[in-house]
Amino acid sequence: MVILLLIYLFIEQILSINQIYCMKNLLFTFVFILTATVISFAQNTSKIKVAGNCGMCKKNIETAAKAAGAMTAAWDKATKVLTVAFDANATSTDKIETAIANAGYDTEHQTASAEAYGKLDECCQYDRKKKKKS
Ligand SMILES: [Cu+2]
Repeated sequence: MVILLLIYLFIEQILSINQIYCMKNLLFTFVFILTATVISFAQNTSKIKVAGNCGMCKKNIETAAKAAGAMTAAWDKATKVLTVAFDANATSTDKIETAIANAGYDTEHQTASAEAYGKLDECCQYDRKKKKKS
């Protein structure tokens, strides 16, 4: 109740101020909040090489990336490049690559376990000949 009264007094105070000044103030506050939001959002875009074959791979890779916090994820079957956009405060390329590796796909910096790879559909078991550093 006391808080409600204080809020009421506060609003009355604001309304009693010159209307134009009030509008300017509101506008300034709005712009400030918007700017702060944009800055804290810190959107990053990265391109990561991810192994894969087909449309199902594309779906699996993009789903894994999004589950790891990517806002957008698009894997190109021809170039094998995954383009992700993400909030750097919420996730990282490292986390995204780990999620993709857990889904069975080798990425630029992560290798999927034999178990995860083995769980992939046969059509999705991409060529793994190029052995990576152990
Ligand atoms: Cu596939």
